[in-house]
Amino acid sequence: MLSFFSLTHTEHAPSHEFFRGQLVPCHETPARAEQVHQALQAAGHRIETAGFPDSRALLGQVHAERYLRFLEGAWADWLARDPANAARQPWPSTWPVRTLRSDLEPREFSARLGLYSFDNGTPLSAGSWAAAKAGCDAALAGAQALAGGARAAFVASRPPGHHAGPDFMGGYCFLNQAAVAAQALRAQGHARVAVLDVDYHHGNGTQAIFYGRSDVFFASLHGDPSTEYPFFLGHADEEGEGEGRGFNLNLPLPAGTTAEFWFAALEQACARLQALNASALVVSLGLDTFEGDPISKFKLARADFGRLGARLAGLGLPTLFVLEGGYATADLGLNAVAVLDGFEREGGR
Ligand code: Q9C
Ligand code: ZN
Repeated sequence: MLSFFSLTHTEHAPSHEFFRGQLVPCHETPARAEQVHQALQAAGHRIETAGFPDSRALLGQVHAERYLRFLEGAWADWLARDPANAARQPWPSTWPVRTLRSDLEPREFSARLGLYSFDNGTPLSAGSWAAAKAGCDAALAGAQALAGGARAAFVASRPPGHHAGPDFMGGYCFLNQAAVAAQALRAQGHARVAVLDVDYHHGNGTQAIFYGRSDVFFASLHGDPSTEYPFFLGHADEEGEGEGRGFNLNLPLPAGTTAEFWFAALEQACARLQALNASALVVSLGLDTFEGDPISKFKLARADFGRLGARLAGLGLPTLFVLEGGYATADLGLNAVAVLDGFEREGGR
């Protein structure tokens, strides 16, 4: 399968994150993408690494301009406060929840970082903007490949994107590559695009971006947010609002869910997707549903990823896979390839 891979991902390389109250080495690392790249190559998939179109105009359709301005300038702003910050990671200081005002953008950097974050789990580094933006460019390139007649393509980007909403970062995500891809497919003339999110964690950012819209259907299978990150979105009663009512489907599953129940939920998502007549599919391909994932609690095996690919090929839609989470780094490449090979085996070229 044709894959799009930006080498700029290496510029996003924070060192540590908060995890269960401790600072630990980041789970979301450059090594993840390197594993995927190697596995794609070894399996004979064609990989494009350069010459991507500029996605900046599309970014403004899924993210707020003031958020984009903040993110693009964040590292320079952080250094401007103290050159020694080059060796430090910034953290948000205050989150404007409930009765605090979020319409104001404070001048203080750590306060602005709080304004545009919903967690303290998304460390920023010097090249976060460049890497995330390059991932969006790759997503646009992938969408253009579909427009050019490709049956499917894979965007192997990092950092991931599905927790990034209209004006916030979170969950290791800054810019929402899958949302950019869906928006690009809409601009190509697909009247309705489906985004199917199979990452272990609910794609709260993607849901938020499309919640009021009927032209992009969002469906997600994920760990039940009553115990799993991101906790505050992803519940079964979130069905969309206004025009978007009926175009959001959440299928939360308990920690410990095995393939049998996971694939039953996938069938529900596929049935809705077909009933709504989507003409293109974006798959937020998180691989942290793997039984060996260090931060997640589903029990899918490598063979199940092949089965997933094959099932999605059966939908018969132009399909763009976008890499999201997956932290069992040594297995990540082979798990990604298992999805793509399963898709192609089932006639998805
Ligand atoms: N303090 C994705 O899979 N929880 N993101 C870890 C952080 C956050 C995962 C603890 C997990 C986010 C794209
Ligand atoms: Zn995840």
